[in-house]
Amino acid sequence: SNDLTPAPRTSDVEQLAVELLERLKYRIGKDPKVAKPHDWLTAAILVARDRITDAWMDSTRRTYATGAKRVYYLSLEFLIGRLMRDAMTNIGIMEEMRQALASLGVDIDVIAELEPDAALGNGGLGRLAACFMESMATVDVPAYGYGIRYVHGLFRQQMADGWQVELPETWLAHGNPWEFERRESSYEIGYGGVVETINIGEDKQRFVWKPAERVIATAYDTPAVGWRAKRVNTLRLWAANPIDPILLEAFNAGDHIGALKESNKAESLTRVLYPADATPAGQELRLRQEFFFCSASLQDILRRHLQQYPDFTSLPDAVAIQLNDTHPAVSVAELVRLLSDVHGLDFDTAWDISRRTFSYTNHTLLPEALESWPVPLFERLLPRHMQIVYAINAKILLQARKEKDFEDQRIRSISLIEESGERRVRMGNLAFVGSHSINGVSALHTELMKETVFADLHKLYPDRINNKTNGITPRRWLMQCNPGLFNLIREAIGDAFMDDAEALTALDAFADDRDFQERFAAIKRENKNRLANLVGSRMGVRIDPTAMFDIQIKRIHEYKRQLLNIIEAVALYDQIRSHPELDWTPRVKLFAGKAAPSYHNAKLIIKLANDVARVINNDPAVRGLLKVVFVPNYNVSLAEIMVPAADLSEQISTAGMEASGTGNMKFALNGALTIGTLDGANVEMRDHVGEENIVIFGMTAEEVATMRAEGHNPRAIIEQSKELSQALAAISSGVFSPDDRTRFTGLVDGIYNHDWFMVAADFDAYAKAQREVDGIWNDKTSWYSKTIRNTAHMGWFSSDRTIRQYAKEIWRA
Ligand code: DL6
Repeated sequence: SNDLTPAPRTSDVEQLAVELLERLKYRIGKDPKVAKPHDWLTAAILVARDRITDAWMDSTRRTYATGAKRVYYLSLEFLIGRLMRDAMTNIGIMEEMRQALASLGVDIDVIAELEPDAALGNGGLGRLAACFMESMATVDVPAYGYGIRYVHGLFRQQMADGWQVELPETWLAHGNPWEFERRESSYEIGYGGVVETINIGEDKQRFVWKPAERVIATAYDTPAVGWRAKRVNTLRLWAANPIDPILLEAFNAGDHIGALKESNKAESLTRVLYPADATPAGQELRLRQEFFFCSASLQDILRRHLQQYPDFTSLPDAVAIQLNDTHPAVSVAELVRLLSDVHGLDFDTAWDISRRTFSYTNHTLLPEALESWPVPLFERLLPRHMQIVYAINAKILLQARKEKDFEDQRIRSISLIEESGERRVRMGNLAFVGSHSINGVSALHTELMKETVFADLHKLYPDRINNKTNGITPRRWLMQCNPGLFNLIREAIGDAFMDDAEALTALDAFADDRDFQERFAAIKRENKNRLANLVGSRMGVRIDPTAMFDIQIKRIHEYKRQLLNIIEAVALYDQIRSHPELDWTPRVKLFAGKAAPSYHNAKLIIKLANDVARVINNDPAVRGLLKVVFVPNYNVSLAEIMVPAADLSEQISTAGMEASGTGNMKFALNGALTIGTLDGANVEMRDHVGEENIVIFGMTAEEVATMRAEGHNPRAIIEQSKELSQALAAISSGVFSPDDRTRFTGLVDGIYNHDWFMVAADFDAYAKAQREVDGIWNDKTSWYSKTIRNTAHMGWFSSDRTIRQYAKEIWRA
């Protein structure tokens, strides 16, 4: 248990038991005798929610009374996972609730497992938004998160003969006791139609958009409670409803299905989350979704503003709107439209207010992930916004030519319209010019942004780009997921780190203390046992908790280089078989992660991991010294079990390609050693933990860029490495896929022919680094000294620090 409070007072436990029985009876309509575990889960959540509601209302009153600046975080993704433990820990009733439920014969750990894992996001970007919601409440920033209430979150991943199969996730099947439906907060969202121009004299015009289609956005609010319930903010997610739920005339005429056409069309808007994180879906529905949640959120924000202020001149001082990646970038045009067309401001004033209100975070340099929409599609769906985009573009390009002497090449690069090939609206450029601050998510990524994707816009606006290195909430990623370690730390250094994660540095003093090391190791062992049990029961694979648990969990992507890790496993397998006389370090290589359904190579990599696992795990010559496991259906709850169980954390992306990473921070905080490249936030992690406490290998971002520019010969590199060529030959020739010998030939050919992700180029350095890791592992004193220091120096990577920086330097909140 997570002993955050002294022994619970009986009155609290008794009071909670009374409340549980009350909720069960009056809100769920069940007698305790017949209540099912799900009913108890709902009752427990309702008790917690009611207590949170008091603090929630208090926070709102406080925001109004003080006139504090409000922050709005617009994100197409919030990967919040389960909320019960989070909320109960933060309001300090976890232990009392455990006892109250126990007094009624209910085990809190059993019902906690029934809470659905709300997967309203794909990966890092969505999980960051969830950590930020918790930290904004913790550091007392009045904030709303705005997003979409997807009926089906990210797909459930199943394995069929080692292939990924996608199944719908039904997280709302039992209802959602956390949320409040706010029918009164509904807005009309339009699409298509025409724009009418009305002359209003003095050469002035008004524009009236007459949409052809309309749907209703309805708000659902979930409280986001901060540590010690200092503040409770709101996560407001929008659901789509039709204007006419049923076309009665059609129904009465016997067309029972056609009568629901409008309803289905509206509801399909918020039915699914796009299962792609680094490639735009490129489909109309996605643009519709983006506009839907942006327009609803902005209408809501403006309505709230007018409740407190006479007009919108005060908007940039009272409100900060953060655009989480380009997905909400259409907000720039929508805010200008609402301020000018609906609220009567002139265009220049609307544009100025808007730009001073928005800021934008970029999360990736991958060109295919910077969204752009074909002009004809954009124009058809959002005709007025198209006009506004053109008007903004004219203004910016004129300024660039006049003030900075930009010549044609530069003008083309900063334009909001891509002119080469099919004309497209560039959402990255729109977000950039429409914001007063543009931030990257690690120091390296921010520098690369200035040099690559936004080089010319940076020349035009040299003060706008800044860095905010990502962080993670230590409540979920230490206190809750690793209660053993949390309690050990408390015992060693006291409670200060619970309110200031940087106080963890006091642990340094214990890094070489043998007794502390042993206790640290014992907790790791317990966490590994828990993971081994999960792997055993879920997959029927036995793994040895005394072996090194070497873990790579994240979305499957070529730049993240799961392939490099698998090839190294194959090379190691070869070595173990060829040299049985050597003293091999027992390892379990664990993988988990989902691939975008349309991403062919990513799915092939999952299949390869499973094929390699089958052969290695069943080869008696390996004598259990190496095991490979691909754990299906990676999600937040699974991460909460895998992260605390890791000895080694794999952060091995091609340098220059991972914007930051946040898994890297979670593992290190929980006492894992990192093997990684100098990419994303790994660079800053090295600076914090010290280079002797992290294993860095491979090319730098600069070396990768140079090699790509000059062209390289991967075939020659492969031929020089015996281990690599043998491993690739085995994979390519079907050693792991006897049922289809050419299954992986294409994957291997890609490495021979271009090796865009530098798998071959970094292989020898990686294999060498892995043997260095073995060496450290075999000297346990050294291993624990390093891993304890990792925990000690992760405090800076708390999302509280990140949010304080956003609040001070971007939002001025
Ligand atoms: O900033 C959060 C997270 C970073 O830690 C990862 O490095 C980065 O890959 C991820 N980016 C995305 C972008 N997807 N799109 N578009 O998820 O953001």
